Amino acid sequence: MRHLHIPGGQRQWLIKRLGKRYTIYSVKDGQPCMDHDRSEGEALGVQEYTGIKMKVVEFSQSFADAVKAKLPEGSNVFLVAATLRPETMYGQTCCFVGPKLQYVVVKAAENSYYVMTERGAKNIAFQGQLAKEFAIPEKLADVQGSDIIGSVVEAPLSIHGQVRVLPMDTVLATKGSGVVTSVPSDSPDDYITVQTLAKKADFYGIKKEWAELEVIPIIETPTYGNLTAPELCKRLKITTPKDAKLVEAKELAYKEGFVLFPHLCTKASLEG
Ligand code: ZZB
Repeated sequence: MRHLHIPGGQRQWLIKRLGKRYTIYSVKDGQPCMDHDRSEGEALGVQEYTGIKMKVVEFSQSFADAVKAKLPEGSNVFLVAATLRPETMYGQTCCFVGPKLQYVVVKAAENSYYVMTERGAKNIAFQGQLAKEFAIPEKLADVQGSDIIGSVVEAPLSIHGQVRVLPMDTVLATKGSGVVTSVPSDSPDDYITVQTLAKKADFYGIKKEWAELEVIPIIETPTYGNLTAPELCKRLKITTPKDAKLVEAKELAYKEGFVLFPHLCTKASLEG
């Protein structure tokens, strides 16, 4: 264990926390599953995400029809987005779900329910994040991504405060929670998706203005200025969310905004 120079009380707390650590776990065997024990997925490690609880403040009609009768009156429902860039949360402009993906509603605590993919819910259940710990979560409702679109959620710490749920065709069912919070200033995928949604709003069945929230500059980098993602899409001539150059754009954005300059203050935090 690393030695941490932290005042007494806090140090004890940290040591307690370090007592449990993440590992690949076999639900079937009820114990950690080491590399050589796996029938597939050898050499895979743990990827830690930060979960962003986005409280639903306005349900689309189809979302309300799918879940409301199945939950107690007055329940709080959260879409839980998985992010690797929690420091960019000031710039959230919408929340993406995969329109063709299936989501479940699971109980997190008294009066509190999470919406995410069944796979994501299973993963957090075994990290003690749901009402029933260390057990396959019981789903209280199923809902298709397309039914959630148009709902309004709170985006914690964001300048915009509340944002719409919008469709993103490239959301993977096999990653995180299947819910993605959109930061178009720093994620090229998010930037090109919101641009496309605004251009083809009718085709996507949304209102144009839902995808037109101001892109907030939050991280200044020497190479790309304070709007890294729009600048990278421009330089690499990326015009659609299916462009293969998005892989390179994401890599460059990570390198510049996260690896090289993680210490840069955000505009929002500077302004208090
Ligand atoms: C907000 C954010 C702001 C993100 C940013 C990235 C960036 P990676 O590196 O490929 O693993 N994400 C999360 N879940 C999914 C999913 N199921 N399908 C598609 N995308 C998903 O990518 C991790 C990032 O992919 C996550 O972090 C999330 O978007 C998205 F400024 O959250 B991120 C240069 C990236 N910048």
